[in-house]
Amino acid sequence: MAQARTTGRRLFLDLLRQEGVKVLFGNPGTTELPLMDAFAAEEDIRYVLALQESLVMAMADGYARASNGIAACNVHVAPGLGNAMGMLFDAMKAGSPVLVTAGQQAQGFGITEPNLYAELPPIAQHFTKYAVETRSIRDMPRLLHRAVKTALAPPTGPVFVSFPVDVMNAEGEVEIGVPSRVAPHIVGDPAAIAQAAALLHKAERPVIIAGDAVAQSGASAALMALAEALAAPVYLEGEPTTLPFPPSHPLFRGPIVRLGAAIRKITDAHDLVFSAGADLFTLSLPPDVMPVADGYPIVHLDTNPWELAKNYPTAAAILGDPRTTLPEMTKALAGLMTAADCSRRDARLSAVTSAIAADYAALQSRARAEADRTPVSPLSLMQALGDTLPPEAVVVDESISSGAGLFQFLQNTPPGNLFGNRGGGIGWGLPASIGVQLALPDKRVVALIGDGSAMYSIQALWTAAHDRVPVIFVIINNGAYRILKQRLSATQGVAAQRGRYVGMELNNPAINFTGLAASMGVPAVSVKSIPQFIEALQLGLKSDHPLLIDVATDPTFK
Ligand SMILES: Cc1ncc(C[n+]2csc(CCOP(=O)(O)OP(=O)(O)O)c2C)c(N)n1
Ligand SMILES: [Mg+2]
Repeated sequence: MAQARTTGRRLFLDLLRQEGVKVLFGNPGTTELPLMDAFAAEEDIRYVLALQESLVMAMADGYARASNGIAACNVHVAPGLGNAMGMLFDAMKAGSPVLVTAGQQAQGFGITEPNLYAELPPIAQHFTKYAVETRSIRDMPRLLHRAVKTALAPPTGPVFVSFPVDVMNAEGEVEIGVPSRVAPHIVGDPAAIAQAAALLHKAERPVIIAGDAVAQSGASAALMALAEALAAPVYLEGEPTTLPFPPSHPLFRGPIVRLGAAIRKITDAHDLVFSAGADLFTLSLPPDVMPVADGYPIVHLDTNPWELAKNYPTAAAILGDPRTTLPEMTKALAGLMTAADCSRRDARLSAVTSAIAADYAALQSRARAEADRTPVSPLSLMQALGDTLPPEAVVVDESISSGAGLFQFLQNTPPGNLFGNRGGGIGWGLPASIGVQLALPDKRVVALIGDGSAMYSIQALWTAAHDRVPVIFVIINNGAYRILKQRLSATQGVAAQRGRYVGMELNNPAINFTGLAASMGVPAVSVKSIPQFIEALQLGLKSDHPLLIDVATDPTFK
């Protein structure tokens, strides 16, 4: 491409547009003034203002995950990047391809340590695949193209580029270059696939744990084929961020619980774990019991070599993309199956699917039995949600202690239509749901947010109103950090004896969510029963504006 005279700020926007960026989430300061000036003449890229940098980051994360492509955001120098770090951690754990940019003091001025100054790449590098500062306008195309290429290359993840003011203000004739992409659908090593097939073939009671890498590569259909060929139940990983397998499938088992003993129960009931792009096994607490017995056979497929055999020895570790590798595994397995194997497999299929169906029926009747309770039972709330949502609805999940049953009840929800908090840094759901909705304008996003989590980033409601982003925010209002009360109570210490849970009650005063929503221009209703919730949700789904539904939910935690 011919060299044209340009400015750093113009070049920055031209490069973003060239890389396919349509939205820049941001929160500006003085170091962003050159960029904001360029935005005054920008027609293609939309600037979405979020009122704190952690929100900027979570919105970009949601957008990246839902669009399955690059998302971009901009934060203000060291304090802004500092505010973004918690949500950058979540984005890194989720493998979200986000280009995080920050304004920086002009070089030279920076070394005098002015207001707001600290070196930025060393702050960002812990939670990114690549962190760099541009030093001249001529470097911008190479560094930005490299950053975006790196974010999108498997395993995907966030990257960081700092732009000093003098670089943004510089003028010059610059070759803009062209974007590059690393083709992601890498087929795993044939020898490892053959080894895995032999192990799967030998197993009498295999179990599959499915994770993000399957959803990210669009491999749900391929995983269904393998699960059926094996007659193996499919669990979701312990911190499911996506829906890699349809909940309506007879082999769908729901998420594993992130505790060592609960996982051990599952692995002991089987004789092989096949992890399809799942993490093995992210725990919340140090385990009393290890999740797998010594020498337990594990077959693991993932796009990230770091995850393979990270904590447990793996009998077959396959580095590859699930969409292209799973069919090869299914083929290799089919090649080993005799007629006798097939009839054993068919008998297993009927036993496994009837056990799953019985468990699901029991879960349903438990939820139905609690449906009249006030405050609302969280289990019945999840059931009502699953029953009411149309297939095109997209769920954003930060329901924390209230989400039991959610995945099983999402019977209408196809793979791809769910995004959950990965990493565990809370305050993600409210802003992430706005990013997801902006990436999927033809779908309707319903965000499930704990009341405590909501208060980390409540001002995201303002962006929803300002940018007319029609998310339905369901606030699960139990007036507490209920999960912490559950966990502290389980330790049977002084708090449990005295019934005194310091720092975990959100009362005196109770938080007025409908008032907060109204103050930021988002219509809101309070509901106290399941029928009221269903009515509010249905009305919300029919409208085209954001809505907050504040659900008074059972605070019981024992
Ligand atoms: C950034 C961050 N700060 C604190 C925590 C610790 N933490 C985990 S869950 C939780 C409470 C969540 O409360 P809420 O959203 O109301 O859900 P509930 O426990 O009531 O289900 C807290 C404070 C965290 N995970 N991340
Ligand atoms: Mg709560």
